[in-house]
Amino acid sequence: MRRDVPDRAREDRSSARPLYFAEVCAESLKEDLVHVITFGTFDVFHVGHLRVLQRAAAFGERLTVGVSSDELNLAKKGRLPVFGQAERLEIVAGLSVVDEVFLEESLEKKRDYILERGADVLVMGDDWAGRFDHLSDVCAVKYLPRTPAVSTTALIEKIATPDA
Ligand code: C2G
Repeated sequence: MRRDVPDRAREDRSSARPLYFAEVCAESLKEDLVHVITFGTFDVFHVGHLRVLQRAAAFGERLTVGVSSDELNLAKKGRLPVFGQAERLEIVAGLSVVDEVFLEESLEKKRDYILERGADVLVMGDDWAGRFDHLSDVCAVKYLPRTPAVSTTALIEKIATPDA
C-alpha cells in the first residue's frame, strides 16, 4: 500500500539533524496500529486467561495488559491472590501475545489508563458485560465469552481438597 510522505519528512529536510525518511515512515506506520488493552488479575494462570489474551491480541497489533494489584484484589475480593503482583506481572509479560504490562491499581481509573496509553479497543471477559460501556466514547469496548469450566477459585479449591 502506498503511503504519502508525512509532513514531518519535508519539514525536517532543513533542520540540523535530518529525520530520515524510513524513520518517519516507521513512526507513521506505528500510529496506524490498533492498540488493544485488557485488564485482569490472572492469578493461578490457566487456559481461560491464555485464551482471552490471545483473542484480545487478535483485535489489533499491540496488546497492553493491566494486571490488578494485590491491594485492589484485597479490596475487591477480600483476599490476596495466591501469586503476588510482581509474579503475575512477570507471567503475563512473558506471553508472546502481550506487548506491555502495567499495574492496575483502581477499577475506577480505566478511562485514565486507556487515554494515557492511547488504546483503541478495550477487551474484557463477558463476566464484565455492560460494566464498561460508558468508556465507548474513548475506545471500542468488546466483551468476549469466558472459557467454560475453568476458574482460579475452582483451581484453588481443587488444590486445597484434591479428593472432594
Ligand atoms: N477469563 C476467561 N475465562 C475464564 C476465566 C477468566 O475468559 N474461565 C477472563 C476474564 O473474563 C477476564 C480475564 O480472564 O477477562 C482475567 O480474569 P480474572 O483474573 O478473573 O480477572 P478479574 O479479577 O475479573 O479482573 O479491571 C478488571 C479487574 O482487573 C479484575
